[in-house]
Amino acid sequence: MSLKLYFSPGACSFVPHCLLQVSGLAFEPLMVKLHKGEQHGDAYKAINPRGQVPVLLDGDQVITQILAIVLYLDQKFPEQHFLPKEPVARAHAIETLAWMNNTVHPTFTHIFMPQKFSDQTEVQAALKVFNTQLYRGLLAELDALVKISLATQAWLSGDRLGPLDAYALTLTRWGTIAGIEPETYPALWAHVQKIASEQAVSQVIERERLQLNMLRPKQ
Ligand SMILES: N[C@@H](CCC(=O)N[C@@H](CS)C(=O)NCC(=O)O)C(=O)O
Repeated sequence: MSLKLYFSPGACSFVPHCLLQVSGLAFEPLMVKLHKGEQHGDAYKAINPRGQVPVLLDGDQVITQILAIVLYLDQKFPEQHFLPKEPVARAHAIETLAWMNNTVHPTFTHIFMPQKFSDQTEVQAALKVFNTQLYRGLLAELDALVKISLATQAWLSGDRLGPLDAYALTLTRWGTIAGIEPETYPALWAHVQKIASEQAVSQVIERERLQLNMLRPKQ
């Protein structure tokens, strides 16, 4: 099998993990246990010196960064329609994907891993509080975007469930880790539940053993 994906349960690697599963393309999912620090080991650093997931291997090609992985898969498998083909729709999809990746995602990193941004505990505590507020605002922006997009199309990514949908699920789930009630964002939360109920996505959720709403533990 030439396609391999290094992923970690609940991490942003959920995005390419979903894409590959939805596509039905043959791939090998390889788990990296971030909580055990496997990303810092020599074996993994030899694959990705930045010590992050996701990593896509296509034969001996190593591709990192969600944006690059999505664009690569979209170009390599055009029949999969991972992204819209029409230039304006495509630009807007990439625009939203980039915003999720370069703004919403790092805001959560400030909440979840404040130690990456300061070695002082009081600064870390302040970063968590400040960025949780920012994150609430970003989820509200995403909720509004869902409302607008779903007025004219079935999925955030276009005609088919794609990277924007998978990222929206991940970012909403991360919100629950930050103590943010997903019901605050009705359109977003309804869409996330619709995404999660798709068979291929539920297979990924099962493989990663994810709970969608971390504020409501499963009985
Ligand atoms: N911009 C990168 C972000 C990747 C990233 O932040 N990965 C996180 C998981 S969500 C990670 O591997 N963290 C491990 C660590 O920081 O030790 C991308 O798009 O792939």
